[in-house]
Amino acid sequence: MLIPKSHPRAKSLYIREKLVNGYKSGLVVEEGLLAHGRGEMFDYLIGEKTSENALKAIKAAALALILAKSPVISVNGNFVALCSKEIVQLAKIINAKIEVNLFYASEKRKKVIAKVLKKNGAKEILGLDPKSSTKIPKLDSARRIVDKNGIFSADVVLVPLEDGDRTIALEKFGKKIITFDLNPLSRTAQTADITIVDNVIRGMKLLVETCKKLAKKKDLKDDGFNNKKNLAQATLVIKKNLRRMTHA
Ligand code: PTJ
Repeated sequence: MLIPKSHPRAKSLYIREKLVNGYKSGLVVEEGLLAHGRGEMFDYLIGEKTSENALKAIKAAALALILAKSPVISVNGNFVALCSKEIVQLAKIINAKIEVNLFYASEKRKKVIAKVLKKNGAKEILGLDPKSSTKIPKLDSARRIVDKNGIFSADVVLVPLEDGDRTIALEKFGKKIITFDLNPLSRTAQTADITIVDNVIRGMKLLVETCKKLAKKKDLKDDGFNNKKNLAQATLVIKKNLRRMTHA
């Protein structure tokens, strides 16, 4: 579909098109299109732009990823359809492993995802070799299967567009969780250590830039980020926009 640049929602339609193309090329499942629609709705409510609270969370996420001993970027279909280039860039800057971990697991889709990431420069993709797989305790979905050398042994895991059960299980298993979720009320958003309430397509670019800048600095320290407080600010952005839109 040709989207005219002058269309008032051109950016949002362009993102939607990326997802649809991802679906057609076998990266994304039907349910991923639904998840995207949910995201679009929250993106509309936050004003389709990166807010101050998202920038704060991005800085905290960059610090946590740079200071991590074994960071892992967990990828699913939607994330790769929207951010394949940035995933590989981020992994290189912070020296992280990339692991495919799907909710609607399929060997075929895992291979398509790995191929796209390799085309973008990734050297190694975990989550494909059953010989090095193990299980995350207290989790039922296919997402409990992880790589021994990846998510299983990571200290910090970036898990965007995630389902609540897995975030809770990973937290209980002692992992520091960073997520992107446009819905500040979702269980993942509420459970993670650092929630970036922004569209992953905007936020990942900023996370890559922030990591690039901070990685050059010495004596980096945790900045005392408070996720609950930041989520409250994200909810306030939605409230303010609703008030403005409805003249209430
Ligand atoms: O590829 P798979 O099999 O692993 O499946 C991936 C999906 C996304 C289908 C699966 O993880 C899923 O069903 O996710 P949920 O439970 O629908 O959660 C997705 C969350 O991400 C929701 O809270 C959405 O609001 C949010 N979201 C959707 N699109 C974006 C987003 N957050 C940030 N950026 C987006 N572009």
